[in-house]
Amino acid sequence: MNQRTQHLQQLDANHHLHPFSDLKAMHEAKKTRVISKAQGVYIYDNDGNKILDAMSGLWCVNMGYGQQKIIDAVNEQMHELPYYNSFFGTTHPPAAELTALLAEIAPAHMNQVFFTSGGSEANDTVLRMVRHYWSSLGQADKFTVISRENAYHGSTVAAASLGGMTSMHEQGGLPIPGIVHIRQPYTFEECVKTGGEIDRDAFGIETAQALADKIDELGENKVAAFIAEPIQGAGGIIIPPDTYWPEIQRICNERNILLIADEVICGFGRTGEWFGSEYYDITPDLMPIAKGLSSGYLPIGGVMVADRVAEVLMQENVEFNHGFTYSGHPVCAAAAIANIQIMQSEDIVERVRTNTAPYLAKAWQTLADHPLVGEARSLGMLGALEVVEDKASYKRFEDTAGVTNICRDFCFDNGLVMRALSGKMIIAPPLVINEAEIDELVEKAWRCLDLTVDAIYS
Ligand code: PXG
Repeated sequence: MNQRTQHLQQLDANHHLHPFSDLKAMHEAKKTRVISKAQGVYIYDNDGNKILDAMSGLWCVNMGYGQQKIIDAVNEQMHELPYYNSFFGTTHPPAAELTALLAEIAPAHMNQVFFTSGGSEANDTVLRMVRHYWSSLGQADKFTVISRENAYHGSTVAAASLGGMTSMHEQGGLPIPGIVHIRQPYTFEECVKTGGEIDRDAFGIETAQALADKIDELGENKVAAFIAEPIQGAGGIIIPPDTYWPEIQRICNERNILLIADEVICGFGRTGEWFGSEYYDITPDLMPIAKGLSSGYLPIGGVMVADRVAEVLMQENVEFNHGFTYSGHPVCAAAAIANIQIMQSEDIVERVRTNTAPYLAKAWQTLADHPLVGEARSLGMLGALEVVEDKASYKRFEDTAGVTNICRDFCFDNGLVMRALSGKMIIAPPLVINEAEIDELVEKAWRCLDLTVDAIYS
């Protein structure tokens, strides 16, 4: 390891409070990995090691690193207008143009967007917007938002409350009032509980029915909306049974509550459609977006709003008292425009649907033969391995998070970024990954699972 790396690690240990980290351990270990540059689907650490980034940074660098058109667009916009706001009756070319571009690629019934700096702010916006919507219609009692256990919607107070992570709720007295959680359609977890295979379609209907039950319990006139990711990302790539989403849509329609599809991970081509909602053929009223919107080159998010909601927000004399200094930031918007234009000109969504995702699915499925893997599932450019002690009985390891952390460290040391998520190994590779790189990913994953077996049984 070179001296500069050690110096950076020392600085980091002294001063940097990292997100979602054991701060004491990091402070003492002084071993943060220093990532210094990146190109295509590879990142390079400060000692020159080349690592295949199968997580697209943090589920965001969809178009891969080093996209010159995004870099140029950002550079030009910096010279032209580095900042101006979109409050008090002003706009600027990148914000105006990006709204039109988003209206073009979003489902036909969504033609308006509210900008934020990321996904958490988008979900804060969503919470205030749905309550404001119902109150503008004279139904202020429609206030409660139903979400799901183990959902991830961000880290601000509202977003973490909408999320269903108990470890986050425990810190800071969350959730805030008016947010409740129902069970998730996590089929493998159900197999673990029952110790065998289940009827997955029936399970999809059963878990969707939990929404109807909760609305009926609270009273339809008290419920504003249901929020969910089309496929849960940070919860562990939880791909619902095919029966789930049609039933959820039916329940929302029948009981007159808004449907919010959190597209922060599923949006911008990840499922082989522009949005995960299109993959599942659902019609959301609101779609929080971020991450792949700019491929993570600059922080930008937003909320896509359906026409029927926008009409109410645009009523006479109704002001939505909400906004951020960086809502529609010109340089971030310029990055997003360039990113979407590259996606369009390279026909990337179609390529994912017809080529890359099917190739990944086939290669990923070979990992199901590994003794440590209880299930290898994927959809679009999202994949998960369920790590088990015994495949036949769906038995997880006692220290399931410990085992996957070992595997994650082997991956990093052997040139592959995979995410460990208590008992699961996760990938969300850049959409631009090619077949040879997918082969490399899967070979390395197999090797690191082998190394994990050696480590835990030695
Ligand atoms: N919604 C979803 C579905 C997300 O995945 C957010 C909202 C919040 O976005 P911002 O931009 O505020 O971070 C996310 C973010 C992980 C991990 O550990 C996942 C996310 C963020 C940080 C870590 O997998 N997703």
